[in-house]
Amino acid sequence: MTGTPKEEIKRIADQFAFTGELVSCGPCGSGHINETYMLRYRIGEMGSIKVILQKINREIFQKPEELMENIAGVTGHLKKKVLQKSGDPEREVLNLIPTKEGKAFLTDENGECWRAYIFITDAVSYDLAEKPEDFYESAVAFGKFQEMLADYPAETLHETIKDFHDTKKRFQTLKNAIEKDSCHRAASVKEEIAFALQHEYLANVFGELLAKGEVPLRVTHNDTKLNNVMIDLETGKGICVVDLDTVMPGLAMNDFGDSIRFGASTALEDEKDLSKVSCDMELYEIYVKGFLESCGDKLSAKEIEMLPMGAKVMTYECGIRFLTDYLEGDHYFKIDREEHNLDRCRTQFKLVADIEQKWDTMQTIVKKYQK
Ligand code: ADP
Ligand code: GN1
Ligand code: MG
Repeated sequence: MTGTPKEEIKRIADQFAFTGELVSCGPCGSGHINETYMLRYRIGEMGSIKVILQKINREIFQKPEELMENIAGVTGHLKKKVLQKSGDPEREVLNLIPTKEGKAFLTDENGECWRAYIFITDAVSYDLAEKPEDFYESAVAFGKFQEMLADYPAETLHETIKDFHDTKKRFQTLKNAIEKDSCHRAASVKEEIAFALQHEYLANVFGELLAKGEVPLRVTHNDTKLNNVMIDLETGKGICVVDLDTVMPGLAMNDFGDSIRFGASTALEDEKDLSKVSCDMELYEIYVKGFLESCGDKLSAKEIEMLPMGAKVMTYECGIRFLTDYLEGDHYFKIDREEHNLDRCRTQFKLVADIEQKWDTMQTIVKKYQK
């Protein structure tokens, strides 16, 4: 197992309010940020329960108290909404498990922060949609998520990552990284740098709309990857949105767009063979349908009109973030191989170019589902 040794995980887990005897523990999921483990406990002769233990990435989340305050607040609100609809708050919302001392998270002797959640059983998250229905269900889940948080007091949320989707600032950070070239990698990625610079206009579109008051800030998820939704294995429904670290005021178009860049792609985010990478219009249409069905009446005409732009901007932004991380020596996203961030950047730029080709179709599809 990579990351934290098993013995250490057991020692950490012992300090949470779990009952039973730990029988197994292993890494879970393919997130790029936190360390996530699934632990199984035996209770009595027959029963067992599974829990998630997560080491919060302290390089990225510098104020864990604030982060956890956001999560406690948001999950509390979501639970009320789910109960109003007679849903199951244990399966449809993330449930934090406190430490034995009753705290929301644990700080170990190395200053690392850990939290635990009830494991959502009989559900799966995908890095690539197995069938269009999965992607549709993820759209409904993210749409409902936004809808349920529409009346959440946004001013109580802490900004867990400053300027997270400020694409203009992301662009400036890329330019600084190119100039500094601390790892002497810039010369080997001239083509990618040229693509990023040629598309600078994408870094400014939403900042300008916001400044002019043409689109509102809402409470959004901000990391709407397909693998941040749990799909129920029996019903195929998107039951629970996970990864709430970046729930903050943001733009509806960005939540829509981030889902498209990841889930409407015909290949994995780190596919090396770029001929396999494109933005699938069938998947795109299905997502538009699901997202607008579940939260469309909460969105303004301008926001809906800008959804395709959300896909282009988020894909571009993610591409420049991967490129920046590659130039800076891979300190942000977890990598499994030397050029992992570069491969990821290339898929994103390939998708941006493909979205440009399919631009008219993407706008027509949104108009078709706009009420
Ligand atoms: P990261 O920020 O690193 O992406 P996530 O919070 O998204 O971390 O967790 C990584 C993966 O772990 C998710 O994509 C999901 O597959 C799985 N996961 C997270 N929370 C739960 C949970 N409560 N129950 C089941 N699986 C979970
Ligand atoms: C990260 O945490 P995860 O793997 O769900 C990142 C997103 C990126 C994504 C790219 C907090 O998401 O912003 O879009 O990788 N999360 C954070 O795959 O930076
Ligand atoms: Mg995640």
